[in-house]
Amino acid sequence: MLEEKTYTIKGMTCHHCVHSVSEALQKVTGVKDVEVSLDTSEAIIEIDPQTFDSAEAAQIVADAGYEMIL
Ligand code: 9UX
Repeated sequence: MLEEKTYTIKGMTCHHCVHSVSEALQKVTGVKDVEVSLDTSEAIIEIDPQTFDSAEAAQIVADAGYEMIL
């Protein structure tokens, strides 16, 4: 069963930021779908709870230069 999670992402100010965060999240283990909104500063992701690790996601987002609030 997949689950939908919503996280606030800090530091996005243009659509290139949105693209970077999307690309980063797509690389995270267990992430099946990613939707990032500049308007709401949110990432809505579809994940497999068996393999997804939010700390891993936050680290990969941090490596891309943004902050994912857990
Ligand atoms: Mo846009 Mo985002 O020029 O870090 S890429 S502000």
